Order: sequence, then structure tokens, then C-alpha cells
Amino acid sequence: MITALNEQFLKDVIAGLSKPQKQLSSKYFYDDEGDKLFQQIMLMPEYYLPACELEILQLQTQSIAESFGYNTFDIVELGAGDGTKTVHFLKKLTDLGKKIVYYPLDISADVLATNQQQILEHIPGLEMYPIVGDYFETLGYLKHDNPKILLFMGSNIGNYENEKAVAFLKLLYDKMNPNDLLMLGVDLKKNPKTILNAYDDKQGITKAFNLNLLRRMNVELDANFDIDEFDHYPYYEPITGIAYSYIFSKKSQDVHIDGHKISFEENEMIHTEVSQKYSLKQLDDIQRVLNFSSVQHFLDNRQYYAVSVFKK
Ligand code: AVJ
Repeated sequence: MITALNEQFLKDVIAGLSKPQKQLSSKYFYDDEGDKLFQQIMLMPEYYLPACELEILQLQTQSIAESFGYNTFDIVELGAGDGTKTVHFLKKLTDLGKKIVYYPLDISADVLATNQQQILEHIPGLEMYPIVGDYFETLGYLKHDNPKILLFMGSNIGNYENEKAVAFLKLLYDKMNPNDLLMLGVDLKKNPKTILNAYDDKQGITKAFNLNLLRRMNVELDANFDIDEFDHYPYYEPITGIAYSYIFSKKSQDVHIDGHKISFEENEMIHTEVSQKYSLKQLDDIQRVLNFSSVQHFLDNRQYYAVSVFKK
């Protein structure tokens, strides 16, 4: 049965699979099974991103905090997730004597419950207000007396192609007060083989992560995808810096989704995800184009990844 909750999912799926170039949105990767697969991705040796971000937060939080220029501030984290990495950052900040209030924002109440539990276990007594919901709406009504640092970590900005990312950051900029800062975790352009490997692991976890979308449609949208008849194709384009993910049909076949027939040709592609990578120069360009007064980058040892702090 299709519930009201699934209606938007169904609408998006039918619209996406009816286009001449079929597509599905990566935001639908993250059901319970997808969350678990993404947790496994973050532990894969090929997927270097989380380790780089953690290294930066563990070794450079003092310099990062100095770049803020405040001792008292609110930290508002967009798409906070379970807080596994942010906890190190917050702990260091409190150890440095900073007075912080933490607002983790996420669409999942479950994930925020885990977040609060983890954070308070490591930083007892930290003032925190988890907020469930769409973070643009939340940003609209949050009133802060203190300067705030907006956190958007985990290379989540990479889910937008460069131009869309700039438009998104402009929306954030417009919601910021003059004293506020934006801190982004960004994956950098590097050896293209290193990037491709991160999305093409030998164990097939990333493949399972993509194909889980078909399983999810079978369960939630009364679809009948034969998952074994589809495969995953990751592809990195080093000039634009975009890692693309596709699912493709291994044979000519018809699939039914809640009564809609969708036909696939042999080797027909469904575009599922982009992961945009940046150069430091591109990040500096974004600072100028959006009128941020400055940007400072903090890199890991291998210079694979940046934590970039933009001042309004
Ligand atoms: C969660 C969007 C940062 O693009 O690297 C990981 C998702 N997709 N492997 C990324 C993802 C395939 C990830 N982000």
C-alpha cells in the first residue's frame, strides 16, 4: 500500500524514470538499509573522506577556533546526523574554554536521538537543542543572540553540482547575520583514480548502496525490480570534478511501479548521484562571488580534503 509519506517518493520516481535520460534522486538512498550501507561506506579504506575530515577536526580545531574570532557562539549543524565526527570538534572547543550552544538539525528524529546521546556522553552538560525538520525552515525561525557558526560537513555540499552549490550557499548567506560564519567540509580534486576508487569499492558496498534504491521501491512503492538484472556504474570526470553514479539495466526489461510500466533498454542508464569535488581556487571564487568577506582553508596531511571557514 502506498501511504501519504510515500506519495512524494512515488511522484519523484515516476517523474525521474519518465525522462528521456532516466534519473533518481540520491536523497532517497537513505532509508534504514541505506543508512546502514552508508555507515559501512564510511568505514571503507577506499572512502577516504571521513578520515580526512576527522584528522582536520582532531589536529586543527585550535586554529579553526582562532579563525572564528569569538569565544562564545552557537553552533548550528545542517544535516547533523549522529554526531560521530562533530563530537570531537565540540569536545575540543569546550576543552579550549569556548562557550558553545549546539543546535543539531536533521530530518530524522531517530538520528538526532543518537546524536544527543553520543554528544552528552562525551561532553556532559553541554547545552544542546536538537531540532527535527527541514533545515531551511528551521534556520528561518532560530533566533540567536550570539554569533553562530553554520556547519555543513561530510562533503554533503558535493551532492550539488557546482552551480547549484553556489545557489544553495547563497541561500545560506542570506540567512546569516553579519557576525556569522559558515564552515564547510569539502572533498578536493586530486588524483582521479583515488576519487574513482572511493565510489567503486571492490567489496561492492557502494553498488549495494545504489541498488538499495531499487529494493526500497519494491518495498515502499509496490515495484517489481529484479535487482540482479541491474548493475552499478561509477564514473569520475576530472575536468568538472564530478563523480557520477549510475544504475543500469543489464537487459531489455519492463518494470511496474504502483501500476506504472517503465521500460528499460539493454544498458540503459539511470543517473543516481553526483559528488562534486573542488579545487581551493574554486572555493576562493565562491567566497568572492557570494561576497563573503574571507575564507580560510584547513587541510589534512595529504591535502585531500578541506574544512573551509567563510566569514559573512
Ligand atoms: C554523503 C554525499 C558526501 O557523495 O561522497 C558515498 C555519498 N555516495 N558513496 C558522497 C556517497 C556514494 C556521499 N555524501
